Parts: sequence; C-alpha cells; structure tokens
Amino acid sequence: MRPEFLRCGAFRFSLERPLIMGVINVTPDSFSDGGELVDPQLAIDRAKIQLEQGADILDIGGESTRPGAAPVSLEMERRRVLPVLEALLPLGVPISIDTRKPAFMREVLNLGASMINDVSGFGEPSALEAVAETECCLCIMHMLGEPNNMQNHPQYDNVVETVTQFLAGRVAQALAAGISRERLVIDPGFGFGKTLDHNLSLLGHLSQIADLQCAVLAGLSRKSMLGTLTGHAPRDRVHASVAAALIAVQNGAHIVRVHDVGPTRDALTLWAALQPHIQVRRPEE
Ligand code: HH2
Repeated sequence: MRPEFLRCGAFRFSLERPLIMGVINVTPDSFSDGGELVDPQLAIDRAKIQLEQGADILDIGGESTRPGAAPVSLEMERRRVLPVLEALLPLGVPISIDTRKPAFMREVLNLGASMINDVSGFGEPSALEAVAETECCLCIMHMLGEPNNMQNHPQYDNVVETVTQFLAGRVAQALAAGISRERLVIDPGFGFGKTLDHNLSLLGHLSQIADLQCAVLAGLSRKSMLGTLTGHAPRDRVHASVAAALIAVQNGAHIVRVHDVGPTRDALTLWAALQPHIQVRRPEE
C-alpha cells in the first residue's frame, strides 16, 4: 500500500503529488554548487527563491559528502548552518538539516528544524535516540563506505537487493525505537558508493524500494552519473536532472532532492496533471 502522508515536525504532507526538496549547501566544496552559498545571506536568498519556485522542503547542509570529501567538525557545521537555519525558521516552512552528527541533530531540532537527512542512514549509535522523542521526519539513506572512500570500486552481488535489505533493516530499527512510519523517508543514495550501472539499476527498480511502504526520496540532481552520460559539467546538468527527477517519480519516488527547483516543479506539474488521464490497458484490449 502506498503511504498517504508524511509527518515532518509540525507539517503534514499528502503524498498524492510529488514533493520537492530544495538543496542549500552552505559549503565551500560541494560538487555541484560548492562555494556559491558560503555567505549565509546568499544561502538565505537562494532558499527564498527556491520557496517561490515551489520547494516544499529546504535541505540545508554544512558538510559536503561528495566522493573524496573529508569530514568537518561539529563546530564548523554549526557555524555554517545555524545562521541560515535561524534566518529561515521565521518563514514557517519545513526545514531539513543534512547532518550525520547526533549532537547537531538534537541542537537543530530544539531550534525548530522539521527533518533530519542523514546520509549515513542514522548509523551513529545515538542517532535514532536523538530524533526518536521528537516529531521530526527522518531521511534514512544508504551509503557504502564513507565519502572519502565510497567510490573506490564499489561492489555488490545485487545492488537493488542489498540496498533494499539495508533500508528495511533501518526502518525496522526506527519503528522499534518508537518512530512512526509516517515520519520515515528512505533513499537509495544515488552516487554514494555506486557505479553508473548501480545507479541505473536502482533508478530502474525504485518501485522495489517503494514496496517497503515508506516515502521514497531520490537525489539525482546534477550528480556525476548524469555527467558521465551527457558529458556536461555539474552546472550544465539541469535538463538531465529534470529528466532524472521525472523518471524517479514515475518509478515510485515521493520526494526529489534538487538544486534546480523551478524547472523540476514545471516538469512535475505536467506529470501530476497527466495522471488522471493515463489509461491502464487490459491485456484483451
Ligand atoms: N546527495 C547529496 C547530499 N545529501 N541526501 C540525501 N538524502 N540523498 C542524496 O542523494 C544526497 C543527500 C549530495 O549532493 P549535494 O548536496 O549537492 O553535494 P555535496 O554532498 O557535495 O554537498
């Protein structure tokens, strides 16, 4: 059964139509937009533009997790993210914080963040504890290894099976910690310890991940798989990113995490308008 709602702090989303999460990287080194938004005011301005363009959730990150990236300290993450979070909270919109640190999770949730997006899938021992007692939404992502080594010859017997099993296990742990299913989002982690072939397999089998009965998020925006296929640099991958978001939604994603909110919203508006008109043909027709 398809999940119908997503609880995200004080917000409640219907999953009838796809949601857009706008990416705000307050980092000097992100692969796609690194350095553009290190000035907090620029990050705040970008976030406001994304909201006008139709972002449902903003995802603020202070640590790049691109292949090869080194971890940053808690203090650095606080210094980058908190001014932006504090300026955006009064707007009353759902804000997700992209972090792997339980101490930072607690701090931003106390301030009013609605969602925690953890690319390590809440793998730190106290990560689930940090979020369990709140109403926040969790994005549980699969990653093989760590950003500094994840693209060193990633191997799987069956990538779709492995990722699905991993996510199923983490969902079971979250449920056991008292976190309700409507607060859970799962994400195969495109590009996180995956070759082009692995990424394409996961995109093609996203509906298998959606069978886990949680909202599914897909983050394909400007990623290197699109560069490999098109030959374009990150900032010139908008068309491929929009196509990827559309394919992900077609294959079962409920949320797409994107840098280019306006073009993605246009494409998904068309997709949503088309849905009531799609005929299911029976074999005898
Ligand atoms: N991808 C990135 C970062 N966070 N979170 C989720 N849930 N899913 C993703 O696919 C995902 C993510 C990497 O993209 P970006 O934020 O643009 O780059 P960087 O990590 O270099 O800041």
